Amino acid sequence: MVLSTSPMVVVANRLPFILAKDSKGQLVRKQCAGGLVTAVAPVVVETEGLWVGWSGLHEEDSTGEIPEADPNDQSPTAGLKSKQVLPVCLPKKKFDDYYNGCCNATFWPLFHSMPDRAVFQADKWEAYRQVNEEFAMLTVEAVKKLVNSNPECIPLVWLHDYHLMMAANTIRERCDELGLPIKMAFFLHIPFPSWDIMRLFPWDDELLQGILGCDSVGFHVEDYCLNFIDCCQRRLGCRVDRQQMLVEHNNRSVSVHPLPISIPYERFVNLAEKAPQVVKNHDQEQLLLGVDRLDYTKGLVHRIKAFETLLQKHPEHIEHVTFLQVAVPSRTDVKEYQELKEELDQLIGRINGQFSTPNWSPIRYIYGCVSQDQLAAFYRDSSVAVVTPLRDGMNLVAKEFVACQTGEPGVLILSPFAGAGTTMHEALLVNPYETNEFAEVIHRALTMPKDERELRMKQLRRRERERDVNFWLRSFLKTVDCLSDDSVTQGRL
Ligand code: ADQ
Repeated sequence: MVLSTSPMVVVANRLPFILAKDSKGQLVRKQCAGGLVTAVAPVVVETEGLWVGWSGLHEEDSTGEIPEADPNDQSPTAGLKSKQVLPVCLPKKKFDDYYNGCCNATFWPLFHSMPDRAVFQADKWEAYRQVNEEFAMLTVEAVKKLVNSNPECIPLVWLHDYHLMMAANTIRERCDELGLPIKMAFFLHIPFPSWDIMRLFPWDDELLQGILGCDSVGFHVEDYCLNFIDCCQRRLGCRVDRQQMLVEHNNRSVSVHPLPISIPYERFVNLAEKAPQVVKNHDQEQLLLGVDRLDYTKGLVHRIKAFETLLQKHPEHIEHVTFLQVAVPSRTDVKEYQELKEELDQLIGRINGQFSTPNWSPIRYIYGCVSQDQLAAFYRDSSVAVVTPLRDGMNLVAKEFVACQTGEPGVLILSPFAGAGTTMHEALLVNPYETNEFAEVIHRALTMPKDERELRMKQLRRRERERDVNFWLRSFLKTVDCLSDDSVTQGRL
C-alpha cells in the first residue's frame, strides 16, 4: 500500500544504517533496528525518496561510497538503493564540536530541563550552525534530484530531532532561488522545554526561527507543542493561535502537532511469542525490569535507591524478587556518562553486598546491548517494568514491554515525566524523586491481584496495538497533506 503522495526526503543525524568494514576490509551496511527506521525507511523506498544523514564515518576515512544492501538483507532498509542515500561527510573535529560539543552537551540537558548540566559555548554553536548548513545543502541536492526526475512532484522534506533545528531556512531559501517546490516538516524526539528553560540558551531566537522555517512542526505530546508556541510568542513576538496550534512567522503560518511516536507493535508480539524462557532462580521468583540507555535523564540511580528502600521496608521480597537492569552503553567518551556508570557500579555493588544470600542477589545488571529476542523474553517474563525517567520525550521501552506481555500479565510503573506517562493511563504513575513512595508503588505492583493486572494490561495493549508506529506515520502524513487516499481507506485514520 502506498502511504505517501510525495517522495519523502528524510534528513536525520544518522543514516538508517551505519557503514563499517567487514573482515575482508569491504565496506558494508550495519543495521540499526530502531522503530523509526522500521516505519520510515519503507516509505522512502516506496516513494523512491532519499535519506540524508551521517554514515558513521568521518571525512578522513570515507570515500563517500555507499554499498548496496547484502542480497540476504531482510531489514526494512534492504530496499533502499545506494543512490537513495546521501551521506554527510564531515571532518572529525567539526563533527565532534557539533555532536558532542553542542547537541549532547547543550541541547540534550537543556531540552530535558536540566540546565545545570548544559554548556553554552559560542564556538560549538557556530559548529552546529555550520553542520546544519551542510545537511541543508545536501538536502537541496536531494530535492533537485527528485524534481529533475519528476518535474510534477513536490518532495516532502522531513527533518528529525535536535541535531537539525537550524537547517530549514537554508533549505527553503535555496529551493526558492532554484524554483524547487517542497513541503517541509520537523519532528522533535525529545521534550520541548518551557520558556523559562529555553530562554537560558543565549541564541534562543535564532533557534526558534530555525524551526519555524518548516511548514509543520511535530512533538510527542501537547505540552511540548504548547511550550514551543509559548516560546515563539514570548521570544519572537509571533502571533499564535493555541486552539488551532498555529504560529505566524514571516508572513507564513506554521502548524504545530502532537504526534506521539510508537513502536512496530506486531513485530514485538511475534518476537515475544517465539522468545526463549528467561532463566529464574525458582518458579515463584518475580522479576522487576529496567531497560535504558545509560543516560542521566533515565533516572537509574533513583530507581535503584527505591529498590533498596523496598528491600529495607518489605523484607518479605528478599529472595523472591530480583531486579534485572539492562543498560546500553551510551556516549561512553563523555565524562558525565563515565561518572554515572561509576556511580551505578558502586551503588549496585553496595546493595548486592548488603542483601545477597547464598542463593540470591537482589540486582542482576547487564551493561551492554542485548538481542531483540532476548529483550522480548525479558519483557514477557517480567512481573513489573520500571520505566521511570526524570524526563523523557516519549519512552519506547514502556510500549515494547506492553506489546511483549503475551503471557501472565505484569504491571507497568511509569514516570509522569515521560511523554508515555500522558497516554498510558493504566500504568502506575510514580514521581521518581519520591523514594519512599516509589518503593511503595513497587510493592503495590508486586502484590497486585491478577484481575486488576489483567484489566490494566488489556487496556494498555489495546491502545498500543491501535496506535502503533504506522498510525504515527499516517498521522504525520495527514498533517502535511501527503496521506494517500489508499491509506485513508485502508488505515484507521
Ligand atoms: P531514547 O532516549 O534512545 O530515544 P527510548 O524511547 O526508550 O529512548 O528508546 C530506546 C530504544 O533502545 C528502545 O527501542 C529499546 O528497545 C532499545 N534498547 C534499550 N536498551 C537496550 C539494550 N540493552 N539492548 C538492545 N536494545 C535496547 C529518543 C527519546 C525518547 C523517544 C525516542 C523515539 O529520548 O524519549 O521515545 O527517541 O522518539
